[in-house]
Amino acid sequence: MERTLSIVKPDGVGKNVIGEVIGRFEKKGLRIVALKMVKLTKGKAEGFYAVHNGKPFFKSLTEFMSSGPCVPMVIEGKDAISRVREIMGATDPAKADKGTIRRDFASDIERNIVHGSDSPESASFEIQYFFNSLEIH
Ligand code: 3AN
Repeated sequence: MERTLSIVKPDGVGKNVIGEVIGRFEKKGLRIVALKMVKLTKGKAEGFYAVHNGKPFFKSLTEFMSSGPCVPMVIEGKDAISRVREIMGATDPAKADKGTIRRDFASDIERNIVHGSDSPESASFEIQYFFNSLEIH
């Protein structure tokens, strides 16, 4: 069993597809073991995306991620990290496979509806960034 962090980003909340995104994970047999809705401050968004600090899209990305509420969740299952990323599709929705969340709902590479941890190390950092042990079930 593996755990990963996913987030329905502010554009996904705005497009009213929170349930659709969660449903796609659940239909593949993955289990939601923690869930909340939060509005990040700019500083909290910067901390979350610290690995991207210095990249040209950092300012815009952190402004977008703090522009409205988002829905972080912890997802559990066999190979959860890679399976969530498969279900999300490529970062750039134009390159994402048919039937993926980003292909179906995302408008561009920044406003791409959903986040998913990309390694066990980032999953463990990202899960504790949003949830304490009492909030994960
Ligand atoms: P992913 O979310 O697919 O793992 P990362 O970790 O490379 O992608 O990037 C984190 C986030 O930064 C992406 N979800 C996207 O919102 C944004 N991003 C990545 N690359 C670009 C880019 N070239 N231009 C604008 N935003 C980007």
